Amino acid sequence: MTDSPPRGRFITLEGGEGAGKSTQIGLLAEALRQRGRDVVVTREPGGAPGADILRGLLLSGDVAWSPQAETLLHFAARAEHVAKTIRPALARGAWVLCDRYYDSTMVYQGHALGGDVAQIAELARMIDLVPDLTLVLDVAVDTTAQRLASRGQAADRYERLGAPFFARVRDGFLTVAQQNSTRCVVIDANAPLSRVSASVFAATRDHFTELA
Ligand code: Z5A
Repeated sequence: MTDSPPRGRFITLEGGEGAGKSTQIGLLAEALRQRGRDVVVTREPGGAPGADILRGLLLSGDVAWSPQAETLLHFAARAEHVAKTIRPALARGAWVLCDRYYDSTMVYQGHALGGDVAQIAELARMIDLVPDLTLVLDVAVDTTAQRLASRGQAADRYERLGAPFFARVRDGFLTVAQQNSTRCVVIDANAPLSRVSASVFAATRDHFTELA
């Protein structure tokens, strides 16, 4: 009989546009690698070849998807990502850091765009992989707008929905964090970068006692 390989750790970062998820994931990955961990950084929608094709279809704005089709496309991309990238990495014992996951569908397609949250919760159960820890980066709506403007890139389909949409997204993430308080930690992401990264690492170390 062979021992099953150790299961890694699955950490998701969530929050509105410009909250600093990509920046913080990079810093957390570096901190974990310095502590000898095998780290995989990935993101949604995307993170596997098929899922990246779906990402293009979802973000370009070329198709005005019906709400249900949009939700199902996010979950189709996720199913591919989980099967091809996340589960294999966890099976070999890696720490997987994922920029957005099913909480984003609950917030964007559910809370912010009015989709059926019970159906979304059912699809999340079908995926059958709950994050060990979810860090919700919370920023004020004004900060979101300033950071997106200073980046100077063309807005994607969701970013074009503007401030009232950003406010619904922010409230949605705070609701999800409250409803899943054993795995979610809300981080004040309005603070300067170094302060946010210190909070991100402290929350991670508090959650995984092996890092202490
Ligand atoms: N979406 C969905 O609707 N449903 C789903 O199920 C999923 C996704 C999975 C993906 O876009 C879009 O898909 C997203 C939700 C939707 N909608 N939008 N918009 P994406 O992957 O292209 O982008 P994003 O996830 O929204 O990330 P982002 O806009 O790139 O932001 P971020 O990763 O959170 O932030 P960042 O790139 O690290 O930082 C943004 C800028 O702020 C940058 O210039 C930084 O240098 C600066 N920054 C970051 N932190 C700080 C601090 N603390 N102080 C000052 N400046 C800072």
